[in-house]
Amino acid sequence: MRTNDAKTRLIPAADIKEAHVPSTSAYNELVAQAEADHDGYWSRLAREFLSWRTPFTQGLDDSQAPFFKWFEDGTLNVSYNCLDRHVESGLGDKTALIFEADDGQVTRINYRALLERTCRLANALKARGVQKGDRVVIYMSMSIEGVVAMQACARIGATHSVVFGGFSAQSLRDRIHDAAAVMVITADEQVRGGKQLPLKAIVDEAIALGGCESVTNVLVYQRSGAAIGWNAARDRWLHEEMQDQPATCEPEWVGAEHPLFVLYTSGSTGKPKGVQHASGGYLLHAALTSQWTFDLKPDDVFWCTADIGWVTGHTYITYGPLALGATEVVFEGVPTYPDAGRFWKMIQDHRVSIFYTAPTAIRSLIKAAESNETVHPRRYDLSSLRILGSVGEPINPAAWEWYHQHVGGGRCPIVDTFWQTETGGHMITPLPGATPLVPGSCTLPFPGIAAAIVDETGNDVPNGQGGILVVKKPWPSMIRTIWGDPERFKSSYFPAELKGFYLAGDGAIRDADTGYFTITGRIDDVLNVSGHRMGTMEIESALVSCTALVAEAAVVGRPDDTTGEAICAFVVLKGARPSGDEARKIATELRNWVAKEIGPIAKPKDIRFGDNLPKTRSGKIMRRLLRSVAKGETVTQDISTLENPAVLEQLAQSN
Ligand code: 6R9
Repeated sequence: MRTNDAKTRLIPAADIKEAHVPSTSAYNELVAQAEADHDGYWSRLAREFLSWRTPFTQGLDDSQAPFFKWFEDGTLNVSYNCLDRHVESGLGDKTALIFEADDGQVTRINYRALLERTCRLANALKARGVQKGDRVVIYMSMSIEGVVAMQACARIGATHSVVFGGFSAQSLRDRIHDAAAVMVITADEQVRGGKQLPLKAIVDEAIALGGCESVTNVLVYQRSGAAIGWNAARDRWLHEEMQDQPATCEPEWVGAEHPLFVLYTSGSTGKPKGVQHASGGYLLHAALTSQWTFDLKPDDVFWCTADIGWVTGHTYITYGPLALGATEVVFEGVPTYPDAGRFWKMIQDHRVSIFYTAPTAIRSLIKAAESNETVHPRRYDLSSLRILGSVGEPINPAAWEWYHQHVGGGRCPIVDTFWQTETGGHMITPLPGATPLVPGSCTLPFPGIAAAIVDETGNDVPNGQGGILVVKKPWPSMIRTIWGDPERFKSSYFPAELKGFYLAGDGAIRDADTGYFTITGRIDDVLNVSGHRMGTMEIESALVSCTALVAEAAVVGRPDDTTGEAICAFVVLKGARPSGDEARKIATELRNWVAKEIGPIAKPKDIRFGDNLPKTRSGKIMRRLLRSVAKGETVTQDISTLENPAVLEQLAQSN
C-alpha cells in the first residue's frame, strides 16, 4: 500500500502530436464538463461517436434505478456503426483486420470484405431462423470468423454470448442452458501453440449433457479440417451456409437498450453471472475509450492480445477499434510459440503502434527473455510502437518498468486500464497525452466516470486511506442486468448500504499527493489468475462434485510471481488422508476433474489434504487462516476455536 510518499515518481504525460486528449488541462476540462452536466456530456459524445438511425431525445433514464437506461428512444445498429459507415465514407479498401494464424500465416481483410462476410453470415443466421432477441452462443477460436460471427449477430439483433474456447463441456452446457441459446457457432478445432484442440467435440459433449434443447443448429467453421462427429439434423458447415447468401443485409435497427451480448463471468457464489450489455451505451464507450485511452488514430496499427471469449476481446477487438474504422491485429496463437519472441516479432512484422496486453503475459515474457537472449525484445525492431496498454490485473512496478523500458524503449506511455466485464470499457486509466504516469497506478477516472473510494456505509474515505471502490453515477456502458436474475444484479452491484453506488468488488486507495488510484485487489471471493476471473466457490463446487473422492473443499488464492494469484485448494477426502505418491496421484486426478468441470484455467496449482478444515464455532471455514497457510506464513490469527489445530500442519504440506 502506498502512503503519502514525496518520492512518488511522476513520469510526465507524453508529448503526442495532436493527441485526442492533449493535455492535463484538456482532461480537467472534460471532467468539469461531465461534473456540470453528466447527461449532457454523455449525450454529446453519443451524437459525435455513433451514427443513429433515429436520434435519441433523452440521455439517462434513472426512473427504474438501478436498472438504468441510456439513449433509450434512439435506434441504431452496432454492425452498421462498425462496418457500413466506414465503407460509405470511402474506407472500404482500408485494412480492418490483420489476422495472424498460429503457424504465422497472415490474412488481411478490408472493411468492404468484412462487411460482406458479416452480411453473408447474418443472412445465413436468418435463413436458419435466428431472430432479433434470440441468443447465439459463440464457442470459437481467435479468427476472422469469430469477429464476423459477433458482428453478424449484432447485425440481425441477435444477442451473442461468447464462451472462451478453454471452458469445458460442462461450463459450455451451463451457459447454453442459462441463455437458452437457439444456435451455437463453433469451429472443428482450434490451433494454439502448434497443437490442435477440439471445439466441435466439446459442443457435442455439452449438448449431450442435456438441457440444451433450445439449440436447433450448430454452425461449424472449418479451421483444421480434422474429422469430427456430425449430426446431420443439426450441424452445418459455416462456409456452405454462407456461400449462396447475398453479400448485403439490411441491418436490424434496434433500440439503444437492446441487449447486444451476455457474457458470463465469475462472482462470489458458485454460478457464473450472465452480464448483459446494451447496444448504444456500450458501443459509445467502446469507441470513445478506444480513441481517448489509446489515442487511436487512422494510421495506427492496434493490437489487443486478448481472446474474444473475454470482455477485453469484445470491447477492444470486435467493437471499439472497428467502430473507429481502425486497423487491428487479431492473433490466433499464444505468446510463447514458436518461441517467447512471438509478440515482439509480430509487433515488428505488422508495424504495430498500439499494443495492449496483460501483466501475466508480460511477466512470463520477462522470465523467458531473461533466460534466453534471442527472445529479448531488444532483438526486435519495436520502433513502430507509440503506446502500450495493460489490463486484467494490477501491474507490479517491476513489470511496468520492464515493459516501459524494454518494449516501449522508454518513450511509450503505458496506459494501465482498470475496468471489468460489468463496466463495458475503461473506468480508471491514464490518457497518454494528458496524464503523468506512476508505475503500478491506474491513475485517474476516465472523464465522466464518477469513481470514488468509500467505507462500508458509502461515505467517502480521505485520500491515503484504503476503502471500497464504487462508481457514484451511472454511465452508458454499465451492465444492465444479470441475464435472467435481476435480483442478483441488484444485490451484487447495488447493495442497500452503499447509497445506490455501483459496487465494483475491488478495494482501492488514492494517493495522498496525487489523488491517483491504486487497485488493491478483490474484496470478495473472486480470484484473478493470469488476468482471468475465477470464483473460489465455483472451484469448490467443482471439487465437491467429485463425490466419489471429496467430502469437503475450500479454495483460496495466494500470490504468484507469474500468474498474479494462484489457486490453492484444501481438500478433505472421503477416505483417509493420503500422503506421498498417493496424495500426488489423487491431486492430479482432482486437477483433471476441475479441468473437466470448468476448464483448464481453473486447475488448482496447489492441492493440500487434511483430516478436516479449520472452522469457526458456527461452522464457517476460516478462509483468512487458509490464506495464511497457502502463503506459507506462520499463523498469527487466534486459533483457540479450532477443534483440531494439528490440521494446520497437515494443510501446510504441498503435494
Ligand atoms: C477487463 C477485465 C475484472 C477484475 C477487476 C479487477 C481486475 C482489471 C485491472 C485490474 C488492477 C487493472 N483488474 N484490470 N486490477 N488493475 N488495470 O479484466 O475484466 O475479467 O471482468 O476482471 O480484474 O480485480 O475487478 P474482468
